[in-house]
Parts: sequence; structure tokens; C-alpha cells
Amino acid sequence: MSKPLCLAKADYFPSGLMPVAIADRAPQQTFPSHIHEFCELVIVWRGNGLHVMNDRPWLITCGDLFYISPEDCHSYESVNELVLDNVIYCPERFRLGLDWSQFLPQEKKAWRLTTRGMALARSVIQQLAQESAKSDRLSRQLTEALFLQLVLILQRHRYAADVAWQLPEGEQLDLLMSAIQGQLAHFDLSDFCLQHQLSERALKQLFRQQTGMTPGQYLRQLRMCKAKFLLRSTPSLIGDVAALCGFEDSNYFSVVFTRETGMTPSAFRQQFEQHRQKKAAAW
Ligand code: RM4
Ligand code: NI
Repeated sequence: MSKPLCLAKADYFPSGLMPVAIADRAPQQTFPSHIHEFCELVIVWRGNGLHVMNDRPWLITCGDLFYISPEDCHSYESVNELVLDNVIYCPERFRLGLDWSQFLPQEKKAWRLTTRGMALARSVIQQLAQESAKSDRLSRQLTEALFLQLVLILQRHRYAADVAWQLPEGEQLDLLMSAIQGQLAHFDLSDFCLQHQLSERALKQLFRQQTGMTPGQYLRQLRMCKAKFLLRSTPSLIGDVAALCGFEDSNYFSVVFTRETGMTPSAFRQQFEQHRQKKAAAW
């Protein structure tokens, strides 16, 4: 294999003395495999994409956080309105005399940030962007102090991104079920497994053992339950009910609904209409 591209300090830092710089990527475009002469913190604000680091794929979205060392090789293979900040830094330029290895994790590179952590980090990064663009000594010191503040905030508000495979099986199921329920209209099992680094095959098997159905069947049943509820208790149009339940095509929704319940969506709704009218007439 050919050597990957190596990004040079001189191209990304305004001066040879400044220890930190902010490279905001709004948007981040696809970017080929590369290593760096510097270190990099990546904080994802919005959108999604496929980030590959040292040959491992990560489906990334808001709240993802990566600590990238010079020798880590990474790329952005696909992007979808991906917005992130790269906080790039050169440890040998720090002058405050701190033991930086204490503040920056060595082993674990992929983390997630809480919403609160994102808000706090964002405001420090805004200040960092301003200070690091200047060149006087005080600005360099302030930049270093702000960077310390940032890494401490990240430490306090981050959590491990890829612990799901270490969870006991029961908790893997909880995680899966709450994800299905929470994203009824858009749930995708492969994405879920990629995100949590779980084996799709093993998870399907576990799900089947415990519930007697596949995750796909469970998802379909939940969607049908929601559809019945909406048809029965709201005046929403059938097309809207279909969309809320994850069906882009309302004809296809009608086919599935009829197959599952033995009734078309409008016949199903009709029953309750008649019931309601009779009740109203009786009064
Ligand atoms: C690129 C990409 C790279 C980063 C450089 C500074 O757009 O985000 O990962 O190293 O910027
Ligand atoms: Ni990079």
C-alpha cells in the first residue's frame, strides 16, 4: 500500500509558535486517508457520515468526539451535511508545564459527549478560535489555558462510545428495544449495530431467543400498533399516518396494513367512526 497523505503543521497553523488552532468544517467534505504532523480533537456538531479510523468504520453524528494522534490514519468516506470542528494542537509547543498525558486519553479514541458537554465545549471553542488567530505572547498563553479548559470539559462530559458489546446481553436488548421504539419511523438495524459495534447476527439471535420474533417483525408490529392508534384516535390523513409510521409510500402502507389486520386502513378507521356516531346518537 502507498504511504498515506501526511498533513503538515505549516499548512494548518498560522504561526510556528501557536500551539492550537481551530479548523472548522462546516461542512466537512469527504476527505482521503491521512495522518498528521499534529494531534487533532474532532467534535461533531451536526449531520452524519462515515468516518474510518485505523481501518475501523464509525458512523458518526452529533456528539461524537475523537482524539486523534499523529500516527492515527483516518478518512471521511461519506458525508451528509456533516459539520464538525477540528481542534488541532502541537503538544511540544505548550509552555504551561503541565503533564498533558494526564488530560488526553491515550488508548480510547472514540467517545460521545453529552448535550451539556457540547454546549460548554462550543463556547470554549469559539473563544479558542479568536485567541488562536492572534500572535502575541498573551494570546498564546490564553490559547493554551482555554485548551486546558476544553480538555477538562471533555473529560467531565464524555462517555465511552463503544461499550455496547461489553454490556450484559439483557442490556443490549434494552438498548435495542428503546432504539426501535424511539426511532420507529427510521430505525435501521445495520446502522444501529455499526454505531454500537455489535454483531448483527448475534444480536438477531439473542432477540429471537428472548422474544420469539426477529427485530424486523417487532418493528413492524410496533408500527402497526402506532398506525391503529393514529387511525382510531386522530383525524390525520392516511398518507400522514403512513409517514409517521415509517412508510414513505402510502399505497405500500395500505398493503402491509391490510395484510396484518385483514382490513384496509380506511375500513379500520370506519369501524370506530360508526361506533362513535352510534354512541353520539344514543345520547
Ligand atoms: C480536514 C479533515 C482532516 C483534518 C484537517 C485539518 O478537512 O477534517 O481530518 O486533519 O482538515
Ligand atoms: Ni485529520
